[in-house]
Amino acid sequence: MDAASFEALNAETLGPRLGGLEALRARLGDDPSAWRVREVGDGNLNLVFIVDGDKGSLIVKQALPYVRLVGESWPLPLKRSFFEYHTLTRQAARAPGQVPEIFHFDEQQALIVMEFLSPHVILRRALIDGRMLPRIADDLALFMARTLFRGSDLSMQTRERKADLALFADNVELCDITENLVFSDPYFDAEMNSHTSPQLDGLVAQLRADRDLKVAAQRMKHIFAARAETLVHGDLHTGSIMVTETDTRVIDPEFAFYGPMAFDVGMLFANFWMSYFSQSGHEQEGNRDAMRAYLLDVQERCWNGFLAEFSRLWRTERNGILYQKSLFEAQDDPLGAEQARGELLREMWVDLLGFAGIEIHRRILGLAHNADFETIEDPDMRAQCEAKALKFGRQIAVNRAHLNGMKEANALAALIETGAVA
Ligand code: SR1
Ligand code: MG
Repeated sequence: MDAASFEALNAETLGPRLGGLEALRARLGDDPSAWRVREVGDGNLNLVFIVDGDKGSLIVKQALPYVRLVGESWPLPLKRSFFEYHTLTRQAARAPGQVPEIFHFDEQQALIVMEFLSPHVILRRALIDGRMLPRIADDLALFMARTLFRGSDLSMQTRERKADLALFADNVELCDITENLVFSDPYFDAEMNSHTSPQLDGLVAQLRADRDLKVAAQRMKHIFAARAETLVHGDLHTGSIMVTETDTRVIDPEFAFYGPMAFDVGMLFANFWMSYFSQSGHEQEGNRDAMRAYLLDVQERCWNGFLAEFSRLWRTERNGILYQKSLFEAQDDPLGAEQARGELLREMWVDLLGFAGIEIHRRILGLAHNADFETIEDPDMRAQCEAKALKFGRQIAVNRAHLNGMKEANALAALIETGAVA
């Protein structure tokens, strides 16, 4: 990519610069001077524009050569847009209808033109507002099972699989962000860390002195860095999901790479649990007991739905390089295949708890915090919610091999939330 020719868009230049593209004219109208452009990006990394025309609307997303959250002092390659585009095309094939449609990609300008999802809202915002979306558990279970299974050696042929592994291996800088920001920075006094202080100072010192926790975090980092099992989304939190009552779409896979199957699932569940622990901070808008019950139910349904769809794919689409049917079903040994499936899913459960615990910690102690907690204005109340989440994160990361299923993990969350377990 020729970085020298890159030029960031703005609301004034977007029409003149992209007005010649048929992909845009067909959906917005032929007169770019009539397009209305709004910059709406509030994420950590990129520019996002909504473009409205007479015929319709669309989204233009452009990467910047630095981390928007921090500024130009932290350069970040434009090629993340390339990885986002290629991940979206694969996810569209593997989980049809669950990602936005892509209309145009410009590698030089690191921009993707895609479907404007409306009346969708960001899932995190909806959960903060106390909305109980009926479809998210089932839809996200399908998305994760399908993308993780179909992007792996369980499904892919060796040539295509290794070509993709090589392609995505170059998403180095984004992996490096996760390796540091998620797995290491929360556990020492890293420069860009912040937490609710002084309220959490004591607990933070305790966590940083917790040998078992640091060993667990580094074990999870080891698995993240070394276990290239499937094409993961890489940043699957509730801010990367757009929802209505009837539709769920996953966006923003710029952190995609070949990593462990449990990573996306653990990150998503961590964000549901953080939403759970943050609810009492939003209670001035009304009692949140039903919302808390809903969030635990989402976890259970989502994990059960994941197990069911993954198992279905295992039985019907296991045509890749691993656990060949020739060894099992074809030799009248379907039980062997079931045994292997059970082992793999049990290992995934243990790993996802590890990833979830660490993700919770980094969102409270690291650089990139969550609106779930950040929008709680009273720092004492915020710290109370965060402390419960931190303690839960510690328990599930360190004791991940001893929690037998989602009911037990949710029961632990409920005990910590009510104060029955300190
Ligand atoms: C510097 S980037 C910080 C965070 O924003 C992204 O959404 C990822 O979650 C990343 O860790
Ligand atoms: Mg993102």
